[in-house]
Formats: sequence, structure tokens, C-alpha cells
Amino acid sequence: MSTPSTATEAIVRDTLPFVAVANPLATGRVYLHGAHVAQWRPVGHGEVLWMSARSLFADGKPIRGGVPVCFPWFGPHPERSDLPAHGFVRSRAWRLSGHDELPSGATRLVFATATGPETDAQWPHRADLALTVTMGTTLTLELAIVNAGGAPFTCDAALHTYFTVGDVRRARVLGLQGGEYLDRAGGQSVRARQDADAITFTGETDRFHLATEAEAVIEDPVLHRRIRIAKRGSRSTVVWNPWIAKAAKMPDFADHEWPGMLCVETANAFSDRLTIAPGATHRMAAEISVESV
Ligand code: TA6
Repeated sequence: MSTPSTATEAIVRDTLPFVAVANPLATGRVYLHGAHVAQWRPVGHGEVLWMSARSLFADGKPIRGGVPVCFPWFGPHPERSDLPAHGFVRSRAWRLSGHDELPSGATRLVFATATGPETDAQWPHRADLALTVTMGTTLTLELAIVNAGGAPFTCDAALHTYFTVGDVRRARVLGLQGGEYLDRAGGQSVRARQDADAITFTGETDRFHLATEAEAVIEDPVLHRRIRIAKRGSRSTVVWNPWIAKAAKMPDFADHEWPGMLCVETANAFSDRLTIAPGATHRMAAEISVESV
């Protein structure tokens, strides 16, 4: 039986360039690789994000933890198994295009990337992406997607956030009751309804909640905290824990780590996927806050 984890520092490596944040409200770390928020620790709380001790920190490879940015598709590519799951922007370097310290004491960072001829073979459209990360008492991530081409395109997008929990078997997720979701555990995809107020965890959980703009709340009685994930510009929320068997199959996920993490992801995919007109911008944001209970 795995012992519950405690909210220790997210385990990160210095093998990729990163921005270290230290302000009066929080500390954290964002890699240029994937504009990947890897750590966020607001004053008075333990680490909020989760990172696998086995995560890779290497160009061309996704980081296992923090907040992967998924674009232009979510999950496996619908037709091509040779293409990376969750799209290609999480595994390539973005550039830091802006940063400032806000009057509130929070730090605001802006990262940018764009598709181009080198990505046409995977996705033949022109998109400019900007991720604005505001790190303070709350953590806000806003992904702006601009259609820089001459025709509309459809895409998926997700902020695939990994949270540290004391023990997922005692955690609950509130806020998603009353809607429909795709149960994707075990490689299936079965439509179901979320009637109960709380989602609890007794096995592999992979739920893609559709047509919801609700705030999700993680209740963590082990770490005595509640994590709120509010959002805008997102109609999908994903709740994921791999549990024992799936965790054991992931080389960048240690077998004993699954009780200490839980993903609540801010997304648009499946029946919520985006269609963006030429020159238009879609903004999708997650605002994360923590309260002791
Ligand atoms: O968001 C849940 C999910 O789609 C799961 O099905 C699982 O595949 C997870 O993402 C992690 O995907 P990754 O490609 O990062 O291993």
C-alpha cells in the first residue's frame, strides 16, 4: 500500500532553461520548453502542482507534471499514431516575450510560439500562441490562440494541470455534477452522466466532462486544503488519475506515485473543440487558488 505523499517541492531538473519566480506572494518555475509551469507555491501553502520524479526534461519530450499545454489536438492524434499525443507545442521551446511585476506583487510572464512550415506535416495551419502566466496568491494561465492564416481552422486545446494531493483515494472533486462526460478509462469512450455531487477515486479515472464552464474544486482532507480551478473560454474539464496499472506502464511515472497526484484539466476538445476564424483569437484560461481547511 503506497503511503500518502506530502506537499513537498515539485521535483524538477535544471537541464532546460527556465524562469524562476520569487515574489512576496509565491515562488515557482516555468520552463521555456512548452511554456511549462512546473512549480507554484503560494505563501502559506505547500507545492500545489505535481511532478513525477521520473519526468524527462529534454527537448522533444513532454514533461510529466505541472501544466502541459496541449495543442492543436487533445489525446492521441485522431488518424496518425506516429504523431505525439496532445499535439506538439508542449515538447518544443517557446520564447519569453514579456514579463513584469504587478502592483499586487504577482509576477506576469508571457510566452509565445507559432506553427510554421516545420509543423505543416502535422497540422497545416498557421496559429500564433501566447501563454500568459500570472503567479501570485492565485495562479492564472491564459492561452491565446490566434488564427494567423487565411481560412478557419478547428483545433483542441488544454491546460493539462497536475495537482499534488495527499492521497487521491481520499480526495473528492466537486462542481461537475449534472453534466455529461466521456468515460475514457481503460481506452474506452463511453458517454455517461455525472449525477453525484462529488467524484471520488477507486480506480483508473479518465473523465472528459463536456459543455461545462463550472469551477471545479479538489477537496484534499490529507493536506487539509481545497484547490479551486475556475476557468473561462473552456467548455471541457478533464479529471484523470492513472491508478496502478496505467501508472506502471508509463516510464516517466514512478509506480508508487499515483496516489499523490490528480489532474483537473481546463480544455476544449471532442464536441467542445474550437473553430477559429482567420484573424480571430480564442482565449482559454484557468485560475487556480488554494485555501486551507
Ligand atoms: O487527460 C487525460 C489523458 O488524456 C489520459 O488519457 C492520459 O493519456 C493522460 O492524458 C496523459 O497523457 P500523456 O500523453 O501526457 O501521457
